[in-house]
Formats: sequence, C-alpha cells, structure tokens
Amino acid sequence: MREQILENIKDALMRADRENVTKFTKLALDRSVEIKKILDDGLIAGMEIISNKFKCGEIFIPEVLISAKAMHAGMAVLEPHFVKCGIKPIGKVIIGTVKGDLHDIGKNIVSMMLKGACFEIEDFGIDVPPEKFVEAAKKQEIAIVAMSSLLTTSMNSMKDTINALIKSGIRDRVKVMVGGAPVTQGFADLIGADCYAKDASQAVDKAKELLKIKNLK
Ligand code: B1M
Repeated sequence: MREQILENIKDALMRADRENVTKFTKLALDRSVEIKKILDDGLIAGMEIISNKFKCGEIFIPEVLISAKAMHAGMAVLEPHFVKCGIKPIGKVIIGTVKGDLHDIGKNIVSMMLKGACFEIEDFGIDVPPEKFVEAAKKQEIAIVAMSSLLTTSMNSMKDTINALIKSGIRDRVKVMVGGAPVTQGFADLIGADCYAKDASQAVDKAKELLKIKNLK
C-alpha cells in the first residue's frame, strides 16, 4: 500500500499532475511513510524520470517546467514536517543557486533539510550574484555560504563568489559549501570550497561537520 502511494506520487509527477502530487504526498504522510522516503522514492524519483526523458528528447522545456511546479507543490506539503526543530538554531546558512542558473529544486530540498536540522536559513533564491552572498556575509554572522549549480556554464560563479569573499577580507569568517549535479569533490577542491555534498542528506551531515556539531537530529 505504502509502495503504491509512492508509485502514485512518481506517476503524478511524470504527468505533471499537481493536484495528485499534492494529494498522494499528503496521503503518504497520513499513512506515516517516512518523509525521507516520500522525498527520495516519490518526488525525487519522479523528477529523475523527467530528467531522463528530457535528456532523450522525449519531452521539452515546457513539460519539464510544469513537472517542476508539481514537484514544488509536493515539497510544500512536506516542508512544515521538516521544520519541527524547536531548539535554538545551530548556525546561520545563506543559500542560493548561483548567477546565471535558474534551477532551484535541489537547492530547495537542501534548504528544507538544513532547516529541519536546526540551521537558520536565508534563501536568496536563484541567479544569485557573488556580491549578494558577500554583502550578506559582511553584515551578519553567517556560518556557511551554500551554493548550488546545475549548469556547467554557471559553476564558475561559485569560484567568483569565493574570490569575492577573499577580496572583501571575510573568507576566513565563513565556511563555503557547494553542490549540484555537475559539481564534484574535485571541482570543490579546485575552487577552494570547504566542502562538497552530493545530496541533501549529505549536505546536512557536512554542514554539521563544518561546524563540528555532533548528535543533533
Ligand atoms: Co534544466 N538542465 N535547463 N531545467 N534541467 C539540466 C540541469 C540538464 C542536465 C538537462 C540535460 O540536458 N540533460 C542541462 C544542463 C546541461 C549542462 O549544463 N551540462 C539543463 C539545461 C541545458 C537547461 C537549459 C539551458 C535548457 C534551455 O533553455 N535550452 C535551461 C537553463 C535555464 C537557466 O538556468 N539559465 C534549463 C531550464 C530548466 C527548467 C526551468 C525547465 C527546469 C528547472 C525548474 C526549476 O528548477 N524550478 C529544468 C530542470 C527541471 C532540469 C532537470 C531536468 C532536472 C533538475 C532537477 O530538478 N533535478 C535537469 C536534468 C538533470 O539534472 N539530470 C536539467 C532534481 C533535483 C532533486 O536534483 O537539482 O541535482 P538536483 O539536486 C540534488 C543534488 O544535486 C544536490 O542535492 C539535491 C537533492 O538531493 N544538490 C546540492 C543540489 N544543490 C546542492 C547544494 C549543496 C549540496 C547539494 O550545497 C550547497
């Protein structure tokens, strides 16, 4: 039954059927399916199928966009259940998809899971220029600058942001985390980031590691 609900979420996402994505995501929660399972085996699994169809030229940008909206609808159902921390935030993270890049699904999942793990999050959204990260990090006490990129053409903006942090004299005050489909550990090392995470769960573990926090959630 639970497996069937996850199948239904995947299927609704593939059909870009927002209403049913919402309905089956709620139903999965009602049936006590673990949130991470709903995310991984329902929503993200559905988005992977969309990705493959897009890659093969079976579907095009408009269809991908509508499925992305359905994905956001499912995530909106899950979000309040992630954010049940109730203790003092363990550090502030500013997060955004870098300049030139409009992809935000993965970034939003990372943001949601970090929130759920008691980090305070300021999400700058998409197409975030280096100056915006730097300005925020100058004005407030920021623990981690977190950047997402989905395009090989936007990855260099991560390096530009790190350079801008160095130039403004605050690089030593913050940790930098990078991620996104084309990003690798090698790339993170090359640009001088403090850490790379391959998915949202790892982003939470690595964020805690960066701040040397253990045994929280
Ligand atoms: Co775009 N797109 N897209 N797209 N799109 C890709 C990325 C692409 C790989 C598809 C393909 O050709 N196979 C390709 C990039 C190729 C490349 O650079 N080498 C591509 C392209 C080319 C484009 C356009 C240029 C297409 C065009 O216009 N001709 C255009 C660019 C627009 C722009 O950004 N300037 C474009 C547009 C779009 C849409 C708007 C239609 C839509 C985005 C909607 C949205 O995000 N609101 C879209 C989508 C949906 C995709 C695919 C199909 C799916 C991406 C996704 O959401 N995956 C994608 C194909 C693919 O990635 N295989 C593709 C699901 C998501 C859960 O995974 O984002 O990887 P992901 O996030 C993961 C991890 O990467 C990680 O954790 C997440 C959760 O586990 N992670 C982090 C992400 N950020 C992290 C940050 C961290 C740590 C971990 O720390 C800070």
